[in-house]
Amino acid sequence: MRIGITCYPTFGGSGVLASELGRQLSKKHSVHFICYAQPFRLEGTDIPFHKVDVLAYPLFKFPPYTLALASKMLEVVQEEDLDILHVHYAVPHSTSAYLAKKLLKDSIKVVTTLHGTDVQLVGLDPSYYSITKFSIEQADGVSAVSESLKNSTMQKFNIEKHMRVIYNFVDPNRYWTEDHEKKIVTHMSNFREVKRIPDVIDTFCKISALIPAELYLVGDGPEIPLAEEMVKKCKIQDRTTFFGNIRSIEEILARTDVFLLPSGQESFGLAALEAMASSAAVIATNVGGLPEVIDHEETGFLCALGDTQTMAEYAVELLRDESYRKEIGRKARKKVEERFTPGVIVPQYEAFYESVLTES
Ligand code: GMT
Repeated sequence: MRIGITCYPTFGGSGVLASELGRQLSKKHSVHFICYAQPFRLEGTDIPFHKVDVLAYPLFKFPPYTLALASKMLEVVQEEDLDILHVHYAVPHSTSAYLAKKLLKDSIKVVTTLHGTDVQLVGLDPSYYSITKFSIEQADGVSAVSESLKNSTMQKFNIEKHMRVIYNFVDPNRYWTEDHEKKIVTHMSNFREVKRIPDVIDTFCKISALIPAELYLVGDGPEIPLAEEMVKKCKIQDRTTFFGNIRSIEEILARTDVFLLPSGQESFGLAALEAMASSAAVIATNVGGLPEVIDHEETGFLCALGDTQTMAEYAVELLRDESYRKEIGRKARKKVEERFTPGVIVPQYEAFYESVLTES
């Protein structure tokens, strides 16, 4: 098959998933990325990347990225003779793909993968709602990264269209675990409000009152200043490291004992899956798709939203009892190897493309 993939090339989970999918698909198919920058997980590969240039003109306060992307899709589909456009994120990528398809007189198939923020947060805003609903309905195939996301999208957008659930995956070979002296608690995200950074700091404050642990904060985003302020207030500066956006997250995860993900909403939780692949014990909130990834007290822990006391209690128990922590980590890694590998998930995308291509 000849597949065009569009995603946000930044450090978010949807871009990581799209890039990893592209890498796997490129072993058998011709894959072309159409994005405004090369996704960082494609660096060092020879997968073709077609840059979307968005003209900045003094008249435009907001340069029309959606139109520039649609034009680039049209060009790449024609030049590379693509069969299918697979867009990650409904807003605005599914709308650009719809425009490209119409410009191509319906001679291309469009598949949209919903990741969460696109439909749960941005797409629900009145300024995007109708066009997002329309673009999802017009796609030839739609997938969601969890049952939870599928159900809430169908309900909130009043959509009856069939959607497949295809879970996120990681390549377990990328992740390992390392023996280490320190007790390390990690949080990794794009530090947006939905990640509930105050709950991360509050949980760690409670942990560090009882255990000499260290907090690793990986990623960047608007809540970083708040995190810095809270770290000072809790007097845990000497136990906290801010790493910013880094490419070698695997090295940090390899030394992580406990991974905190207290999000307000999480359609899947790719970061949790990466931590599980590194045999870390994940403590997360019982929201969105996280219960589809983590089995409570088996492969991790699920707590009520905002319950930092319980999160801290689980963490302290795990950090005090190394063999219990290792047992949870071992089961987590096993679940990843059984359910969320390229070997399990990529054929589901291939079958999805085949079904869309064979429909009239
Ligand atoms: O929230 C993020 O970390 C980024 C965001 C994205 O779109 O890049 O992640 C969403 O997609 C990921 C990949 O499918 C999911 O694992 C995340 O759960 C989802 N984020 C939310 O639902 C908040």
